[in-house]
Amino acid sequence: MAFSACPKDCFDSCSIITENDKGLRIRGNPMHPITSGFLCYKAKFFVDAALSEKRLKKPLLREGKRGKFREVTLEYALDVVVEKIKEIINDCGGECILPVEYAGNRALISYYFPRRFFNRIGSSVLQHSLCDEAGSAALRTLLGTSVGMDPEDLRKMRMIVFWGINPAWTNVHGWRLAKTSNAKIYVVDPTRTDTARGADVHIDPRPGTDIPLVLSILNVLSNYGIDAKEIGDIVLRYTPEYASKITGVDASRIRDFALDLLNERPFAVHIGYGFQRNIKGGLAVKTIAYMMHLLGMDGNFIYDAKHGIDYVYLGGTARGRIINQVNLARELERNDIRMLFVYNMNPLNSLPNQNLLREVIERKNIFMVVHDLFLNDTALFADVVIPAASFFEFNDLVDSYYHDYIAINQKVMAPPGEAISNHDLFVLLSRKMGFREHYLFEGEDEIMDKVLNDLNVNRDELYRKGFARIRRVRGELIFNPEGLREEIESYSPIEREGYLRLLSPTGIHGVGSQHDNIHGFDIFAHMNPSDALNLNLNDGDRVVIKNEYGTVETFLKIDPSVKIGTIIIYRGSWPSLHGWNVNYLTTDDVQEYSMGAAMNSTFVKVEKVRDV
Ligand SMILES: Nc1nc2c(c(=O)[nH]1)N[C@H]1C(S)=C(S)[C@@H](COP(=O)(O)OP(=O)(O)OC[C@H]3O[C@@H](n4cnc5c(=O)[nH]c(N)nc54)[C@H](O)[C@@H]3O)O[C@H]1N2
Ligand SMILES: Nc1nc2c(c(=O)[nH]1)N[C@H]1C(S)=C(S)[C@@H](COP(=O)(O)OP(=O)(O)OC[C@H]3O[C@@H](n4cnc5c(=O)[nH]c(N)nc54)[C@H](O)[C@@H]3O)O[C@H]1N2
Ligand code: SF4
Ligand SMILES: [Mo]
Repeated sequence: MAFSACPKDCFDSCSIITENDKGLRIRGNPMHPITSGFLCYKAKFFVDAALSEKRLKKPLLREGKRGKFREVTLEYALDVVVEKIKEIINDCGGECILPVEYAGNRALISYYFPRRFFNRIGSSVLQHSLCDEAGSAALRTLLGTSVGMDPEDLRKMRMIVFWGINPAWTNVHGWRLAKTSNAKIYVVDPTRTDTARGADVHIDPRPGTDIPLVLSILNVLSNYGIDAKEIGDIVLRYTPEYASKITGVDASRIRDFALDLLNERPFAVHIGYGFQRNIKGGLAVKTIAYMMHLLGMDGNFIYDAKHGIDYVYLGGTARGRIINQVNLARELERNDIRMLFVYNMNPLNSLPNQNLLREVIERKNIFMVVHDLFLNDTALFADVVIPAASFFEFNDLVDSYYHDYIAINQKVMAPPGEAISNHDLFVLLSRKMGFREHYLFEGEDEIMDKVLNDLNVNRDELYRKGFARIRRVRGELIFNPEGLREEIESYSPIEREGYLRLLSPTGIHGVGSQHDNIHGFDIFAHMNPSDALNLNLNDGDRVVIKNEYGTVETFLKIDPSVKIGTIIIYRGSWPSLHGWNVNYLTTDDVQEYSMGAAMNSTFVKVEKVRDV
């Protein structure tokens, strides 16, 4: 028996008990206070994926057109990569190389160690703006931190609000914490998700109207001595009746919500990542936090978590030019980038405006190195593909951006063929580059020791239980409403005549794009029956969906849980399997905060495909 730790980009960071005597088997660690002995739906496929015949085992070298390869040895593939890196550094400098990476594996060594290499060569640096960064930045401006409460304290709350998040699918152990508490549960989400169905109250504003919703709550609260003095005159205008016209939420329901927020204290708000992927999404997060401050609940939000981990030690200090992640295609158009080195990410799936991204990489003939477990869309575009190890095949530590436990991940099997972990790959690359600095060759054990020492973790306990509690680092909350008034005045709801708003939330089946190739994702376009009636569409119809970014074809699913005026296509499905995914339609416009993502502010037209 060994302990694994789930390194997927997920709130829960589960501790897993793994056996590999009679075949690989996993189960949730029953001792872990968050994991609580069960894993999520998508974990069912971790073993299938790791043992899959589809795993990459040999490096591939492009031959002719993108997508055509021949197998080569690891030795040879790395020689090609190193030669190219040296050539680019000579011709135009390290900043012409861009690591394109994210949280495909967010275990500490796998995530941070490769940065030591890229910092050594002085590469450009990717600004992570794709997921939650706009909301984080917005919280930091208002409160000085985006680190919120310990989710285990949810049990002490009288009320819990899930605002623009679907934990029944995306944070299953958080959902369990809420459901096993005595708290009244509110959900604010345009979609009638499984979370909304399981809540006591579901408030369903139109997407992008959370700001007027909060302003009307403050309007109600102003009659009960809650004084939003920074924006008093604005709040006066937002009566529940007025806000109801913008949000689509009945005035009486707004009043009831406001009174519950007043009377059911202490309450907590889990502020979602999904809903802030909107134009003004960061500001919406800030407005919610402002309301919480006025009600004396400042610290009771859940957003990020931080612990005493020395990230500079783990990854080094980046000094290169910053390239934004969300609108990567536009960044590549205006900057001289000659190599994309992709690991822990599937950008030719997960980034918006795929048509432009693929076109720019092709037009500028950008050299692509891709380190992944599978031949996904990004790998199919590569010049060199290097097979990656699964988390059963290396040692690492996994922290959490949600709770306060670190978990140990123990190697239980060898990687197939020449597959290699992130750590080992960058050690080999450093050696081939002729580098000598010790930090580029530091072993996994040495790194883990240093991290555990910093965190004061008792090794015996960690190896006995698979995890250890660590201290949350938050610092003082410093309230600073400067600029809030001007920002709120700049808000207006966005609509497009004749279009539906496209939401691309997280599905239940996979994590990001993992593992559509193993068991298949939902690729339907989900539409409310009343919109379908207006557009003369029936369940199962083949539909064409289009806007200025692209055109896709798929089948329609009539789905009453979808808000009128919106359409849902889940993110993550593989274009190479289906010919398209939602990011062929999504906007790469960015928000003011951190140039953050705004995919949920995409508008599309939907029509039936006519038989010819
Ligand atoms: N339309 C739309 N698009 C979205 C979103 C949305 O809401 N709407 N959400 C966005 C969000 S929140 C996120 S976080 C991103 C996620 O997007 P990505 O960060 O691209 O995540 P994944 O698609 O899971 O891709 C991770 C890749 O890492 C690989 N991988 C796993 N482990 C390892 C390893 O140890 N080493 C290496 N080298 N590779 C490994 C996996 O096989 C996989 O191909 O998607 C974003 N895209
Ligand atoms: N199963 C599974 N779990 C995951 C992941 C996964 O890929 N699969 N990925 C992880 C990652 S990377 C992330 S970022 C999280 C994301 O976790 P969530 O935040 O739960 O993600 P989403 O499903 O994108 O968005 C949640 C909800 O936001 C709503 N929404 C959209 N626009 C608005 C709006 O304007 N206002 C309001 N109030 N709501 C709105 C949508 O209807 C949707 O139901 O999940 C993590 N957990
Ligand atoms: S994806 Fe999330 S809930 Fe599922 S096993 Fe991993 S950490 Fe746990
Ligand atoms: Mo994310």
